[in-house]
Amino acid sequence: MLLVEGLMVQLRTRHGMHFLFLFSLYPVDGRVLRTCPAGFRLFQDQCFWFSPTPVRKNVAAAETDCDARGARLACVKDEETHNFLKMTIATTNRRPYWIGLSDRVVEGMWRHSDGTALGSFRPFRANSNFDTAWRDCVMMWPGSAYQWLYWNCRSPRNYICQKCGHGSTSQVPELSTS
Ligand SMILES: [Ca+2]
Repeated sequence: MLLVEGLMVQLRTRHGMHFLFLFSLYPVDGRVLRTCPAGFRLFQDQCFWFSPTPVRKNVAAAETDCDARGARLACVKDEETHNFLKMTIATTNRRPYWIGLSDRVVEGMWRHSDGTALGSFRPFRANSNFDTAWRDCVMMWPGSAYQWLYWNCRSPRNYICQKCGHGSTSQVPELSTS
């Protein structure tokens, strides 16, 4: 939906009275987002917040913090987004960062933080061992060029939040944090 903001201008010319309608269009539903709140970084109309180097939390605490920022842990569903996150980390602190992907609810059933199922984009690092039930959460791992490492959700790490409400209307499901 576009909101039309206009201004009616009255012009008097030698041909009589004319009216000119000056207007601008801008989106009001958030599908096109041009700016981010302070502290967030903009990429492809999405806003991302990277926890500063000393701010490391387990996944449950990171989710609480993202929620307080009106966000959720970042959904990484395509290579472009992955590369943006990767380049941002690689040019700042090069720390491991939690993203919003886990199989906490049902072992082996991966869900993004917006509730959608894991798609074909899944750059897990080579030789990942998916057999262990204690590993339920995913971080971008600097030791393997920021490919995904799945690990214990209780491990305190840096984390990436993504602003909610832009580009998606899906609901965030309640996830257990056992
Ligand atoms: Ca698991």
